[in-house]
Amino acid sequence: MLDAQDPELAALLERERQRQTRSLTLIASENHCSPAVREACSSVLTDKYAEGYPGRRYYGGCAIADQVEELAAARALRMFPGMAHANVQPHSGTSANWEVLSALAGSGGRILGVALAEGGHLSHGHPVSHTGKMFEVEQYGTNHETGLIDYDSVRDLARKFRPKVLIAGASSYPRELDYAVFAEIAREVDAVLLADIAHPAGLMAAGVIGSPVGHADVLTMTTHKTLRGPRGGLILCSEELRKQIDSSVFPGGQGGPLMHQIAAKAVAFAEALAPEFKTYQQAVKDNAAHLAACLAEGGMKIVTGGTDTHMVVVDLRGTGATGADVESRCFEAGISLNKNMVPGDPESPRVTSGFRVGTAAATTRGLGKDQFAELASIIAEIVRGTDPASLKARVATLCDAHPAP
Ligand code: DSN
Repeated sequence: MLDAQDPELAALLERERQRQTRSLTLIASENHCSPAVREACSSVLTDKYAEGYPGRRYYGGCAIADQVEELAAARALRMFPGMAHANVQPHSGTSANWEVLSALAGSGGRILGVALAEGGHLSHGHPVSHTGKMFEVEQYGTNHETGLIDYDSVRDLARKFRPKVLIAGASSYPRELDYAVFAEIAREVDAVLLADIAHPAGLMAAGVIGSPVGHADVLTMTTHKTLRGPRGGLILCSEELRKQIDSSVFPGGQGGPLMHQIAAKAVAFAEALAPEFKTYQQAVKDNAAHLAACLAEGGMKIVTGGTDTHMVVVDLRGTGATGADVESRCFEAGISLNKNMVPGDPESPRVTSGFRVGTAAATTRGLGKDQFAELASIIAEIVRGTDPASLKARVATLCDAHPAP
């Protein structure tokens, strides 16, 4: 119908489909969701207003929306047993963080999180984010020698700053976090512990890496990264925090929930509860470890020396290339990855001295260790200055053998 009614837009969608299938996504925050998830995203629920929560809506006709939202929430809790309450309404990870911080720190309240330049996220208190303007912020970082979080400095900062909310979570940190230590620090300073697991949520739901359940009071995440669902956010919390969190999401931070996205979240959560998801996540993790090892063999310096997750961060200092160079030259060859700050980076965020890759999307396409070794070899060639045009055919061979879903 779209082809006939709006050929201009339909052509753009077709071009994007072709772009996705003819190139390989190594952007660590992206994935390819299933056709069933996409079908739910484009369902009739996009037409339904359902402000409020199941059983307490402001408009009529919400009986089915209620069941959809309850199904999504129940499945979310089955993915993370031990958490008491799920709010499936956040439109994104940033919305989820804003809503949790507003509820638990309050206007002008103190928050402590990882700095963006050290691997954190804008919504953890960066000055350009509302979280940096509306809260009093202190930020911790990594040891610049090892790239690892320095828990002693987190403890020292927390003791001095006394945050209301301590945030454990990052966007470009390839290692597992020690949530037990974070919880100990939070308890000592009487802070709430928020674990932002946007990146590793899928690995955690599958149990291939440890999760913050049992340590954190609140979990926020996106549903579209390793979790492989539709674009959106999710909050899980303890029963004590339920009321504050729910009213901060609606009516505090959002209006009507995106019921079609919530339906698609329910589909994705059911997929994540199936045994095949564990096999997929184990492959994501194994492929990342192999990619890191192959990049290191190719002469790349790997931040923290490796990875425990789906993500690898490379420090380009000493190679003569910047993150921006490598990003644009990989794109010419047919690989999407992103430039990334590395610990102690002297370059600006638009240039950077590093790049970040992730294995979630390409593993969904069925790439295994041999194909990731080939990708590492192509990336190493690009860093050494080989003409990307001469590498396009090698990327195209991988794409043709592994179509996107
Ligand atoms: N943009 C996401 C990432 O790439 O990590 C975080 O929001």
